[in-house]
Amino acid sequence: MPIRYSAFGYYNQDGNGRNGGVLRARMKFIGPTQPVAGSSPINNNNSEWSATTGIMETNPDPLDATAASTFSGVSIANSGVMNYLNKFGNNSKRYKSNDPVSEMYYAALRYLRNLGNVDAYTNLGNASTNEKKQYLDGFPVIVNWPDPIAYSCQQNFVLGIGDVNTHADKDLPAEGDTTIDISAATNMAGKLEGINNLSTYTSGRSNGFYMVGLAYDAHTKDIRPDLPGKQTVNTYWVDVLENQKYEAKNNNQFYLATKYGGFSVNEGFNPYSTGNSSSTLSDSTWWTTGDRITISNQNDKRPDNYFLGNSPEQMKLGLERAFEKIVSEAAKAASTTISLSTPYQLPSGNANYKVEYDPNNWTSSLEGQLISYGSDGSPSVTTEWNAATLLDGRTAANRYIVTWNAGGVVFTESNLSAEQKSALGSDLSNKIAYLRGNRTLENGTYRKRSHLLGDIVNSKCAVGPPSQKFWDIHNPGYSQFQRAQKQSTDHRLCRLQ
Ligand SMILES: [Ca+2]
Ligand SMILES: [Ca+2]
Ligand SMILES: [Ca+2]
Repeated sequence: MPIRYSAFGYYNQDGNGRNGGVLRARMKFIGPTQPVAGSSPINNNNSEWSATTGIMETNPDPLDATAASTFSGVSIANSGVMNYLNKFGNNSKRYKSNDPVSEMYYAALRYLRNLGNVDAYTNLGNASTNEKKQYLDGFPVIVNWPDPIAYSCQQNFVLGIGDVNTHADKDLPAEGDTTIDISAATNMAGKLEGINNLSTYTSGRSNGFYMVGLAYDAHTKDIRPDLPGKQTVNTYWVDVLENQKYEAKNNNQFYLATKYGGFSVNEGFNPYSTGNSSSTLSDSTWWTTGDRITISNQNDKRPDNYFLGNSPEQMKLGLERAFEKIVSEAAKAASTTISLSTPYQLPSGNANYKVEYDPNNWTSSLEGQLISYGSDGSPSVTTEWNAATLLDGRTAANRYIVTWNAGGVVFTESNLSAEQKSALGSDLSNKIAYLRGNRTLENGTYRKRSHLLGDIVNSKCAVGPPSQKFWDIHNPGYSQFQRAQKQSTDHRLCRLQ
């Protein structure tokens, strides 16, 4: 699963004097190669580890390190997403106190919204060289943000790690930002939880629950009106349970942010409907595991996107589970950008069907297989046929392709109406020949195909007799075809639907 990552953190600056968070590593692929739409992967010049030794790089993004050196006047020799997560605090030999978490989360959402960095979050003003060294902590601060959304269909996730004892994080939104009414958003999320006036909540230290509203709004509303379609954000959090204490849900901004920034949004859901109430969201939209949080004498349902990280083992487990869920969500939504293998095995018998889709050349493979199991349960598979190979074996002249022109007709130029010909446009003969599978026309005006079978993206393999409720009056012969197929004992038939 090709996923790009970026990292936000704080300036390593104590106290409540600094609002916001800072971009430490820009959105990027982190492995040795990176995918390219419609072609083979290429080398990633900003890989965070060596493809040959596996050793991690200390400065995989040297341009960002250099730019930060110029910006700050102190030398920056480290960079990278993983390197930052591994070593923040190391250079300064200390961690920052007082964490304004809602403000950092807001900065991360600004990045996805392509609103740009907030100068006050990064401005170094009159800081001394030693202070600058501490703030930057040996890593870049990136002040010029290129758009992190490469495709309008891109899935966006925020995964945070932190403790709930946060500080002074209500200086929001940044000046000039009119894209969100944070109080209204936070109060609406509170209303869904049955809490009044959540925007005025604090658990001390001048903190608040604004990140709950921010997460809710970014999850349910289009964050990018400038891009086609709806872009939203799913929020995940690992709560490190400071002092081994779990704050119950109504006092836990991470619990609420992951619940309202991660539930499944049903078609037609209106995020700001005045009729929304604590019964609007069913449990099944945010709590599918049955897990409960029983630490600190609590018994809360664990939102699917909220994880506990109160020990190194728990932290590892929480992160693994978070990434598993992120990958599955990205895969579900990204079937147009990645290769998915979709096996379908019959509940009885030994037939198996496999549909694969290769976005590198927009072709598919559809295989009928026989599967058997050894005494130890290990499967062995024999491919009986592959539709892509069978189709490649046909010539353009002996393909079965039909269309409609006052009745079903073979798809040839002479059978088309004037209107159909006009719709197909110029170079008609060659275009039809190419569509019928003529390979000699590839590499010129027309795209080269690895196979003639096109990409099967939104269809699934279905096995069994035809089940559509077609009437013979409109589809003459269908009922006879259906009866014949029902009587067939050959279940090695598969259709796409
Ligand atoms: Ca603040
Ligand atoms: Ca804290
Ligand atoms: Ca949009």
